[in-house]
Amino acid sequence: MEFFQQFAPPHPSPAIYASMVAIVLTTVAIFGGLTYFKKWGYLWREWLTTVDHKRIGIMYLIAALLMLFRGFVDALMMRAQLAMPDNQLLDAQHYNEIFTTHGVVMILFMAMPFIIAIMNYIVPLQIGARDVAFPRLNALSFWLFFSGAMLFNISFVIGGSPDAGWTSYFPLASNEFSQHVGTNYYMFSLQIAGLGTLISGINFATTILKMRAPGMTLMKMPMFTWSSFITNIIIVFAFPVLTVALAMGSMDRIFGTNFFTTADGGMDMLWANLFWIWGHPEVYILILPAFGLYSEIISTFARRNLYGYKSMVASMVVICLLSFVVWAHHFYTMGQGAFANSIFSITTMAIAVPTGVKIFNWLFTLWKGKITITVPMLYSMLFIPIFTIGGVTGVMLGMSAADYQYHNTMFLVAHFHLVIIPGVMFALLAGLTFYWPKMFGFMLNERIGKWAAWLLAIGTCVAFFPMFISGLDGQARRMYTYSEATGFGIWNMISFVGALAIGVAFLLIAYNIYYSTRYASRDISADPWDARTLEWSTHTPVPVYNFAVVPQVNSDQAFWDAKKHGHVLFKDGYKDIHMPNNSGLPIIMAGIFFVWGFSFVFSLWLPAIVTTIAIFACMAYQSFEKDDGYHIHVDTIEKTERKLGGHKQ
Ligand code: HEM
Ligand SMILES: [Cu+2]
Repeated sequence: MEFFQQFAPPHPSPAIYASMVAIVLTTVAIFGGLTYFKKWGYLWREWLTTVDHKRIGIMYLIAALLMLFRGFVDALMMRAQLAMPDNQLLDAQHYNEIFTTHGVVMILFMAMPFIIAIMNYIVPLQIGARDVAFPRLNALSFWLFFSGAMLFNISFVIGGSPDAGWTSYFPLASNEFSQHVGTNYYMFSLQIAGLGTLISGINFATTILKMRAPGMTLMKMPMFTWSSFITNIIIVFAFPVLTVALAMGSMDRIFGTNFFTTADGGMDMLWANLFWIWGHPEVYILILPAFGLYSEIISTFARRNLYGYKSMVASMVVICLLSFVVWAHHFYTMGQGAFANSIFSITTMAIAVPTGVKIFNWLFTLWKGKITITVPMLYSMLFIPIFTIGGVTGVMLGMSAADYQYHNTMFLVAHFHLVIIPGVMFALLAGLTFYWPKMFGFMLNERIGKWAAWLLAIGTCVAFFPMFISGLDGQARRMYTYSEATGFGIWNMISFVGALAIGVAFLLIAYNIYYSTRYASRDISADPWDARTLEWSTHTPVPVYNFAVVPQVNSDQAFWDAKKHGHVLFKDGYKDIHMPNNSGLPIIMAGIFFVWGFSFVFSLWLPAIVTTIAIFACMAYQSFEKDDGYHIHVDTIEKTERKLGGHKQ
């Protein structure tokens, strides 16, 4: 009995018990359903063991949407608690837990996989490749991410959620001040998911460097591919820092080392530095692919080449470099002195310049364009003004002297949501709508989509603008309540209404998916938006091998040139295509990682040792396994192509 006591959540509430029941029932329903309909074999063969970048992309997408739901429920609970002064809906501990899980889930388990989902699906198609460079590693990336996300989420019902903020600052996150296992979950789930991301970074950087179609020089890559390339370079340099910081934090918590404690020579500021040396580049890992998506969408629906291609690329390169030298702006007030603060102020404000260049490039692309307002375009139009407000307030925060006033207030919360929501979430929803027909063979309903986009934009403004005012008035972030005398009540009530509007927008988006799945026409062309890049030149649905014939590229919008200027994309005849085999190893390995993480969270040494050995055994097995893949023969390709309607030019 005593053994099981450690798994009980330390602050049980009806919500936790209800979740336990819901989790058990859902699991039973899923397992029962799969068994009843005899779908296990199909699921295992076609999805769980797949190494196809398109299917992996779709699995990332499903996981991201589930996590968006979880993250949003946390957000709504916070807004409901703060809606009125002296509210009793949540207590301080519960509030601490949900602002922590909200931040972690939204950034690491929603935005990241959403971006990687679109990257997975689109990048190989956009560069005319048959898959990524290392398809099996790609599957491993997904399953590691998924395993980390699941480990993080079970903390809610087993042992207790982390409660030291998504930044997990020491000494608060040390054993002394965070006694239950929540922060252990943070350390190990981020570690596992982070490994997956690092592997993705290497995989995609290699793919983009080595697997482009003939003729696609670096300066002829479409803008989304460029942004993905830079993003993955940032991942490769930033994520190892997180890996190290988490490893040191885990040792502090589990083995009693003193890297970040305040006693015995530990240095709590070391964590803050390491965290943000990863954390600030992470912000650009999220925003750059979003910028790439906006570039594709804006030039498609303005029917013009992207204005200033070279300056777009240059500004991303500059952002990439600068993103590594601004990290200390997250803790100007933590005592590093005026000199260091001045340097970081200057580098921080410098980042606004390349970002501004990009904004002007989009505006110039729109200028004299023949604009059609589709849902993806509407999101892009709504993004520009809201993001600019978020960005300008960022420059305000970047001034270190002034930041003493804004730091840790709701002003900050307003700033980062007004960059991250239009910058990342709108882009992902725009990208989802844009690429939906390629992924699923039908379009999402435009009318419902436009209602949702407007509501989301208005809701975002209503939810976050008031925080500028209450923040400047002194309302602190991460506080579970405030007194009536502060006068913050009205602003927080307005925010709550905005959050509800965002909720309705999400419901509309979910309804749109349902509605369009049921009623939308399946009879669409492979290029329904009249778009410009290679991903639209292959069939819908996309065959496993992506392109029957490797395309020949002449410009950064080869497909547009093929349609309008007679450029020939597909010259050669069919040849046999070499494809990788599916593999069960990635999911098995990720499962072992899950048990590994769980064992460390609770210091269960026997399973921890066994799983550590098992992980190395899997790696050894993979290294010695002989698997040369298989070939798709010309007659099969011919048959598939005929069925899909033959070559399109
Ligand atoms: C969609 C509607 C959203 C609402 C209403 C909302 C609301 C909130 C609130 C009330 C807080 C806590 C303020 C405090 O410190 O007390 C917060 C924090 C945060 N949110 Fe959101 N949020 C939303 C979406 C997002 C999205 C899309 C992301 C990221 C992609 C995000 C990332 C964060 C982060 C990183 C924090 C900081 C957590 C921390 O300080 O530990 N949020 N949000
Ligand atoms: Cu930063």
